[in-house]
Amino acid sequence: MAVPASIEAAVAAASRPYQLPAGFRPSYGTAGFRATADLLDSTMFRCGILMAARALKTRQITGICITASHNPAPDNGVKLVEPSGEMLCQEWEAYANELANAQSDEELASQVAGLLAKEGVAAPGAGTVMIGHDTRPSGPGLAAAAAAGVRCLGLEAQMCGLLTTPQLHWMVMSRNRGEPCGEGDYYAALAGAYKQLVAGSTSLGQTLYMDCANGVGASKMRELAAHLADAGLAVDLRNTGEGVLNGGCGSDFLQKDRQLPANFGDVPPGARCCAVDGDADRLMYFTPLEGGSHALLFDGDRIACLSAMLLRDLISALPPAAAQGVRVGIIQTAYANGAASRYIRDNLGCAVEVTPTGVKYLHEAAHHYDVGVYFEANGHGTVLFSRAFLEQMKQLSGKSRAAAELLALGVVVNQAVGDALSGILLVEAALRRKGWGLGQWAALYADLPSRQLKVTVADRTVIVTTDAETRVAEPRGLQDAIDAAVAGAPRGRSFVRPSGTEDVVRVYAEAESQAAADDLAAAVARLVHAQAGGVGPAP
Ligand code: G16
Repeated sequence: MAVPASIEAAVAAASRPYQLPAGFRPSYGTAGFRATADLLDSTMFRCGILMAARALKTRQITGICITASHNPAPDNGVKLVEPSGEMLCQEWEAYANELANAQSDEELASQVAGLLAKEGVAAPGAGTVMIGHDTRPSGPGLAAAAAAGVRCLGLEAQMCGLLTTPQLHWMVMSRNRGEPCGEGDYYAALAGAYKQLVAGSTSLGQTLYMDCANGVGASKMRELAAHLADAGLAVDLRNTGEGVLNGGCGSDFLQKDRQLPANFGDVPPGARCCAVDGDADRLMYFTPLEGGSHALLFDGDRIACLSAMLLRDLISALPPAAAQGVRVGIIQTAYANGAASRYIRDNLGCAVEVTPTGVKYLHEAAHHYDVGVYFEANGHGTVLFSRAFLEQMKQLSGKSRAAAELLALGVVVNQAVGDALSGILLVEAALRRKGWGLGQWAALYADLPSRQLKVTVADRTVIVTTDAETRVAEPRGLQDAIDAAVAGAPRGRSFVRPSGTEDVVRVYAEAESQAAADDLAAAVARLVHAQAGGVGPAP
């Protein structure tokens, strides 16, 4: 399709205030682009163009979320939302990289023209891109840059302001489905379905303490909690914005350090606590341990197990013909604790699939089942129901309470993307329906002790992995050395992979004892440093 010369001229002219900083080479990583905020104006402008083109191509609304999630406050980034509410389809990631790295206004304009021609898209055209951001001070400015990109293809940039990442995904999904799609609708839908799920069960009673990572989750949970005041769920919000975003608090801090977050010193051991990250798409439960600053974690693996148990209870209460043959799958990554995977296979009898890190991979795999439960150990995840299964539940809901409850679960649990606020309701409903405290949840299985480390190298792309990131293909020889280190650790397992959100190589190790896991992680980190161009002193 021929692209009017005027579009090229319009893109080149609109691009002038958004110059690519010298030497900056943005790369679309695990969940979009990330960098320090001052580098990102051009990236946002170009992502605006990209998502406008995607809206034109699909003739539906797309979305852009400005966030660097669990990364430090001076960073920022962008997550790109498909019309379905899922993350940008992987085929378009190459366009994202190409546009983000164009070296001049003219090169960008010609690449945009090439993209439009290749995709058979006419521009300028009509459509909408919804844009939200987290609490980072750089958010509104970067959102304005993205909006300029959207407008230069003639589309409307709808500025949605402060939202959690999953709220924006949910709003895009709901609007394209023609369903109620405002922020208020989100709270009403989740709270209404939660009440249906817990009707008839006794409230867990105690307060839920929530670490909001000093991020957007604080104000949004306050609004959700207001809808739940009559449902027996009392939430005490901590780290609501008075401190540094993700600083000494939040789900990533907890998972990596296993220390109590800031402002939890007065919370009694055994209390039910949870933590989210900076954009509220990760969830971790925890409880303070006796006599110290440590926390017992209930990570994504454990949330997956609890979800699978809730599903098993509900599915087994369906009429026998409907219960038979429902395919439930659990999707994990290499970070899943070996004890959790064994428990799922041996005790829950569910299929376990392993994908590379990144919700885009897990989410895709979860679609292969009637009910796909996916959680990364770091707390990213959700439960996806196939359309056919939901349709079947709709047909049955008049005569089967379990079918109606499964439908409600499909509303509580965000169907677009992992969502910490929706995840809280999932966990609370599952515990409450079972009448369980944290003790019973913890007793499902004992985690193998594990350790995660980061190694800084000159160029993390020298590490190439295979087999869902469980093995290193390059540099040659590194995997053999890791295998030798693992062989020396009782029940040892270790892998390394380049992060897609930080400029580091990640190291994971687990073994029979904490000391053995720590030693194995340190040994593997030294191997990475020595064989993959480590920077600074060896770990
Ligand atoms: C993002 C992705 C997650 C991934 C995490 C860490 O999370 O959405 O799927 O687990 O990055 O990725 P990596 O190890 O490659 O840095 P978030 O919370 O930062 O958006």
